[in-house]
Formats: sequence, structure tokens, C-alpha cells
Amino acid sequence: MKTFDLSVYLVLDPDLCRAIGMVETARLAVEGGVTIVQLRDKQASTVQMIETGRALKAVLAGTGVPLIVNDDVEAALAIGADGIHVGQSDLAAAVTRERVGRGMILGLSVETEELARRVDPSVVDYVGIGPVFATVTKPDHKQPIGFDGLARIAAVAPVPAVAIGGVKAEHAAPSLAAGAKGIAVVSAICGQPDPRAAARRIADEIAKART
Ligand code: TZP
Ligand code: MG
Repeated sequence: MKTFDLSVYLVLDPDLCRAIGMVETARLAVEGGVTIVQLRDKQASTVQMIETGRALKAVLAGTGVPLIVNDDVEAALAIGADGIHVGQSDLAAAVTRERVGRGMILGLSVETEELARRVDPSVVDYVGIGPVFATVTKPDHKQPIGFDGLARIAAVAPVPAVAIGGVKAEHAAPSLAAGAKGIAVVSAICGQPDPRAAARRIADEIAKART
């Protein structure tokens, strides 16, 4: 069964996590309430992705928190990851699906209504919508869409959506109000002095927004 909870989606960044590392950051963040973890390392080789991914998988074992691998299908398969996330300039979603099989969670980044409308729900399990705000974490990001853009895009997406891009705990409520199921964060957790507390704050805001 493919079960996943987009509420508090941690996207790991090796540079921002360098003080304690991606694996320890993930461990603490899951204790704080992160519900899904993505390994995203644009510079890593497949061999390095597999090494880090296996360590992450070990740390997540028994927590029920799925591990998603960014872009690298070969690494995702070798790790035995729960999912794969691709962007618009990566391997096409349909091809990715063929390569990973039916059981893996497949996430796709969409930046416009047009791209969201084109999503095939028999191929893609969730979409990442953004950037909501400008962010230094992804230097090549597209024009920020704001909560209005998020709402317009989420409304036409045929699968659940997570908001990304400059999103912090205080944006949980407006993100859910715009139709997202959760928020995806990098810098709001990676490199924070206390990643567990940072994750808890986001989880609390999500919970509050749902009541
Ligand atoms: N995709 C769109 S924005 C972004 C990604 C991976 C980076 C988000 O990082 P942060 O630090 O949460 O703004
Ligand atoms: Mg990508």
C-alpha cells in the first residue's frame, strides 16, 4: 500500500545540514513530527546517493516515515526507497513510473496551472507546488507564485499537493487554506540550531490549522 502524509515534508540539503549531517537532521526532525523525508543532493553521484539513502532508510526504519529520493531513479531503486521525486526538466513522470514500478510514491514539481492540469493521476501520486516565495535554497527557481498562485494551481491538480519555497511554520495555515495538504521545507529545519524543535513547531502549526 502506498500511504504517505504530506503534512510536514522535510527536503534535505547537504550544505544546509552540514553541521550535523543529513541523517542526524532527519532523525531529529522525525522525532519532532516530520511525516515524509526527501533526499535531495544535486552534486552527489549515484554511489553517494545510495550510501546516504541507505543510512537514511536505517534511521527511518520503524517510524512509518517514507523516504523519497530526488531525481536519481537508479539510486532510489538501489536504496529501496519509498518514493522518487522529479522536476519538469528531469526524466518524464511517465518514464520514471515505468522504471520504478507501481509501488513507489512518485512526486512531481509543478510551477504553473498548465503543468498541474497535465498531471496524470495514474502516474503521479502528489505534486510539489512552488516556489511560494523566493528562496536562496534553490537558486534557479521560477517566479514566486504566492498563496494565490498556490491556490490556483492546487485547485486544478488531480493529486494531493505540498507547498514549497521559502515556506516556514507560520505559513502552514495559509498553505492549507490554499489547498495544500502540507508544507515542504528545507531551511526551516536543515541547519536550524534544534531541528527537532523546528519540526515540532511546523507540525504544531499544521495541526492547529486543521482544527
Ligand atoms: N523547490 C522549489 S523551492 C525549493 C525546492 C527544492 C527549495 C525550498 O527551500 P526552502 O529553504 O524551504 O525555501
Ligand atoms: Mg529535479
